[in-house]
Amino acid sequence: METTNHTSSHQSASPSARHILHADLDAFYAAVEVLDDPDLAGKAVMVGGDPENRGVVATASYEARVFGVHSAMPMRTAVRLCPHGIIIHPRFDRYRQLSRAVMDVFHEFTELVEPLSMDEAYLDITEAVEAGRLPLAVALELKNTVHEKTGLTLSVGAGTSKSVAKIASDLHKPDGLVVVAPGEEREFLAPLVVGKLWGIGPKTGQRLRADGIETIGDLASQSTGWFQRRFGKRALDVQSRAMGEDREPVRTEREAKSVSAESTFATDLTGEDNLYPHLSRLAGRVAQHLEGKQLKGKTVTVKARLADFTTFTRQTTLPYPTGSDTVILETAWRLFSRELTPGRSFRLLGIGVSGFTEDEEFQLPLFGEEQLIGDGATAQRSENPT
Ligand code: DCP
Ligand code: MG
Repeated sequence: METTNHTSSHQSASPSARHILHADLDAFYAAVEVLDDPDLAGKAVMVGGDPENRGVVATASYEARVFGVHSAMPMRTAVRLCPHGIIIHPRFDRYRQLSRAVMDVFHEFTELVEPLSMDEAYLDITEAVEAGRLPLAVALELKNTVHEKTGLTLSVGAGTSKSVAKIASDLHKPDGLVVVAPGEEREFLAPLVVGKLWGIGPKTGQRLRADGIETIGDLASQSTGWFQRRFGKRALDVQSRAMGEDREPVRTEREAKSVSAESTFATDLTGEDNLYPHLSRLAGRVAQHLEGKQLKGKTVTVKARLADFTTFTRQTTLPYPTGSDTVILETAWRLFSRELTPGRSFRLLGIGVSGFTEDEEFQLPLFGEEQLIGDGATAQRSENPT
């Protein structure tokens, strides 16, 4: 990954390459609703909270997306864009049930499964490939098995790295299957917009475009010095991802788990006096959850959404694992108060704790866990750090 003098996209091909699948269910919540009520098939389904109650779209069927409806959009906007859309309240227990069934299928293929959220995971299939199977065949079988066992459709991307597999799975959604052959990573990525790359958020993307860097190919052709000036500590990571050569391993669920709580406010809030009590309540909820599961974590993450929907996370790692509400609150407040500039108005706050030491049977991807919709809280998931 530290190699910098690449002259050909084929140098990354090597017999010891890792083979990774990224699997992501299509329109997950909406697909479950269609599965359980076949009358909804082919219709514009919007799962989420009430339009009257500042409800947010958790997801929409592809039929609704044609009208511009998407996750995290206020339901009120969704209704305006797609007046014939059918609004359905989320049934999280049912989604969790199917999520478990799908994750079980993933585990039939390999022990190395890293869930990213309820409907999404990386699978390291290197062993199967080394035993002579083609990534394409494994990916197809995965799609078929998930469909047979649950009725849900899955999009899969295959590649030699996580970031390539993830981008590939998204490319032909829904029901997609894209395999990037070893050695073709760079060619595959080159024409895509930089924003597809993990870690390149909208702001960074905008700044890169201002410099004439539109595609991942434009980015990959920059010098190592340029990456260092531009991305500092992240330079090597960004550069290797742009070249399709990142070597992040698939981390199993035990390592990936976290506990989090978040809520959307009835009205946007400004100022310490208004926001501190909410953070305190969230810290209490997370601590309670951790205690119930006998867990302690080292990493505290704060998530915030501004009035204009800009969402960001701030994270720190403590020298010791904690489950204490006071420590979580203090840490979260330290992270959050830096963001609390005068007049800045917040719509949502969340706290997550991860980096557990215990070996418990409990897994929640950070902020992948939904809260009640319409009860001052909403379903969200973590986003790329920008
Ligand atoms: N979700 C949510 N709020 C968001 C994003 C997602 O509640 N802002 C929930 C609803 C989704 C599920 O998580 O069904 C999975 O998220 P995905 O991003 O994978 O979206 P979908 O599976 O709905 O659609 P697709 O993967 O086909 O794009
Ligand atoms: Mg999905």
